[in-house]
Amino acid sequence: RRGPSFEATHELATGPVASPPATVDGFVREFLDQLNFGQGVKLSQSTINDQYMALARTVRSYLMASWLETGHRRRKEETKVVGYLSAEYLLGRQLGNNLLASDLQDIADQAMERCGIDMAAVRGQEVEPGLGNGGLGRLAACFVDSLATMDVACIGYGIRYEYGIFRQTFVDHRQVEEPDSWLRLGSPWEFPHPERAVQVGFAGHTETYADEQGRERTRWAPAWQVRGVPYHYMVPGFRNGVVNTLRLWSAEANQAFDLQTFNRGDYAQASRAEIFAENISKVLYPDDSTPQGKELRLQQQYFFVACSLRDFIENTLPRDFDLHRLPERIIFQLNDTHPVIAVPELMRILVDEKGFDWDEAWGITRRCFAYTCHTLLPEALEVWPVELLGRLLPRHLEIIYRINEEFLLEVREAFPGDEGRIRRMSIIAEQPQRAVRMAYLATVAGAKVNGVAELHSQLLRDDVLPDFNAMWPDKFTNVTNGITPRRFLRLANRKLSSLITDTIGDGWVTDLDRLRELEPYANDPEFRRRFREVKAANKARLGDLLQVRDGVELRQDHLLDVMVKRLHEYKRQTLKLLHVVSVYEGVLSGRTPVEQVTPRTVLFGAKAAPGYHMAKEIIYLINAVAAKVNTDPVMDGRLQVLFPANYNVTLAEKVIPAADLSEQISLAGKEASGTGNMKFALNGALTIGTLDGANVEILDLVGEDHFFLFGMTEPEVEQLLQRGYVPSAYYDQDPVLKATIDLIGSGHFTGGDPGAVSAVLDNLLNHDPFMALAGFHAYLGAQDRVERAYADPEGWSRSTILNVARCGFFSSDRSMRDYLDRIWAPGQA
Ligand code: GPQ
Repeated sequence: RRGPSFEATHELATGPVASPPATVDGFVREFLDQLNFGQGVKLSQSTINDQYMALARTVRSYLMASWLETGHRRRKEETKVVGYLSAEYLLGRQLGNNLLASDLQDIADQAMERCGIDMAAVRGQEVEPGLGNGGLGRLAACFVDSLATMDVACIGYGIRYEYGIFRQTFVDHRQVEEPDSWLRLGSPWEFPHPERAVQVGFAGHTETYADEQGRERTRWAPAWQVRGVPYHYMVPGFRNGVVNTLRLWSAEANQAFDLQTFNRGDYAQASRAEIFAENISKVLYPDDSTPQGKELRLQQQYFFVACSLRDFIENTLPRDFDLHRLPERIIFQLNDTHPVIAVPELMRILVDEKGFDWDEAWGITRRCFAYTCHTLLPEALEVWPVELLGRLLPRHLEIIYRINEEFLLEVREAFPGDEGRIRRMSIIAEQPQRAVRMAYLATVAGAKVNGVAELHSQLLRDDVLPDFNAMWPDKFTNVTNGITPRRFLRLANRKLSSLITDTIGDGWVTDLDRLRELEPYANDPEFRRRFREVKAANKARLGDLLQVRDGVELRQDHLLDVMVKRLHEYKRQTLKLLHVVSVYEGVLSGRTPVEQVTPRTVLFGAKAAPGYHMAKEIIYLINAVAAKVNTDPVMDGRLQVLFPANYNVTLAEKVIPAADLSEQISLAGKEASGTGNMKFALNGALTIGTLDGANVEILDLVGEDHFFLFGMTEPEVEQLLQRGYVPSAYYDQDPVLKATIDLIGSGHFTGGDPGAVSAVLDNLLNHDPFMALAGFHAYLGAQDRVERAYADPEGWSRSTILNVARCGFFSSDRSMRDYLDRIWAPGQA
């Protein structure tokens, strides 16, 4: 029997959820409610953390109606969904982004002021979720932002690491890693859904049996299971009423702990299962571009894709959905090889659980996946030893073997009698140990395979997967990476954004090609002056931050020369350092009068993987050089080297808008794309760079008069390698290089101890795998060109404006359009 208020209640339960009024009053009221009822404190008693939590929840409330509405619409519309499978999402802080997306920035500022709250301090309270290492994780975050802004149905699937990328500190110039406990003070942006937990099995054995129709079937009996609990995060589009979902999985034990054991007094033993299970999502592997062959990593990978596939098939699709039509409803994009174990998992679900026959299941699977490769470094291509995979995922190994068998039959048919080719293409490597080549598995299963910049995609076809390209040329495509203009221009550089909007309107925020309209203003002296004013203001802002954050002074009158990215030999931070030391050595030796040195601050930001010894030695050397150069009176303060610790997205948002010069100096053929290069150009820094990754496309767009190009091309690198590269020959023949290296080798920077730098120098002189010595001369030449150009402020400004105007192509909205056109093919299977 319906009660009197049923109709009203029904309306409330099914109608649209109401947002608080988008007014300062409405915001204050919601905020105080959140403070009182969410945090349980009064404003007068609240801490900064209370205020941050309540503010975050307030913004959430405003986004909630759109989130529920988007979910409702997606369930109805039966369109194809992008399931972005990524082990990393380097999101950056959420508060600013979500205020921007919901158009609440000004209202929130006024509301906080009315409450007597210091908005900047509250913003500063947020710990960014560092659930990624570098470019690959940040790319995933840019992509989900763009998809929401473009109203494309996407679920981002990943892992809710309890500890993200380590916090870097320096002790005696050396990197020390500290755990990143980003959840400690509460995480207001996430919504746990333990009731939607799924089970994930591991290990055990497989067995065959006859089903009711007498067909022989296989089933997997796992030895142990964990529970995957989803945590949902809002991914708001830019002011379009769309909020997509990021679904990150946390591992939990099934039986919290063993009460009987506990009662017997064995407390450690009692919670063993819990610890074991929770370890799976405990920490992010802090590697960038090097697979860590660790069992726990494979557990992480399988854990999150098993959860994600189960979630999509059982909980997202309609109950009665016919899985023959799965490719019409999902495309799983594999963000590098980390999620590739999803391929045999889908086969297992279809064949073992749903009773599909093999060929049918394989036909479906091949249309449900696409694979993005992010590297060219052979050592970065993941392989899993058969022994390990068979022990942890016995059924998956069987499935991989069968996929391989049938694939090799296909190869035999296409290339009869070519046994060498068959051995080369096998998904199973036999040397140095039997192992599954995950990139090959992804290439065989993927409907499409893409690289992340033109050059990279070409080299992928030619050098990494040539046999696959010969077999399936149409499978291969390129999608050049991009960056979200919301976070990396509108949010990070509000001053430049205002100048642009004042000049050409605000359409560029969601249509970055519109920046072209700025081109004519490069010739307008008044516009150039305002552009310089913006840069100066951003430099001042960075100076204030570094003062507080690191206790260092950023010289406002210096050219700001920035190299921020993961520390990796191929990226060649040592080449940058050799340049620094050569400038210093020039003055020290009397070769260069100090007045001739262009006042310059070189800013490094870089984390090294904790197990990457050489990278850590390079960090030590940078810090040692900085300490000396910054204080040696001979330089008269004209050369400063800053290395703020713990470079992350939050710091990037302050550093990039302040930069004059962007260092993109990897050895040609090594950097798949780079995305920092795009962020700098879009914020009015000029690039000094090699013909590598997306630099090639930046150069193409901005023109060589507005880009400092140097160094070998990729074929030239190959030739030099063929001829035999002898780094010491460069040392012997180039007196400046010799003097530079000798100064380091003398122990000048290391308290007279040459031993402290010998690992780096020995490596450079005897191996130099990334040809820093070969690049030195040309690099110095390019730096001379930089200084001459910088001496002409009007010409420099003109170039920076043209960089901004011509880099609209690098919006991740464009990348998403390309994925839709070339890979995801909306509305079709
Ligand atoms: N990248 Cl394989 C990573 O950040 N981590 C990885 O494990 C691999 C690649 C980067 C790559 O080095 C950059 O050149 C790209 O711009 C970036 O991925 C995004 O594609």
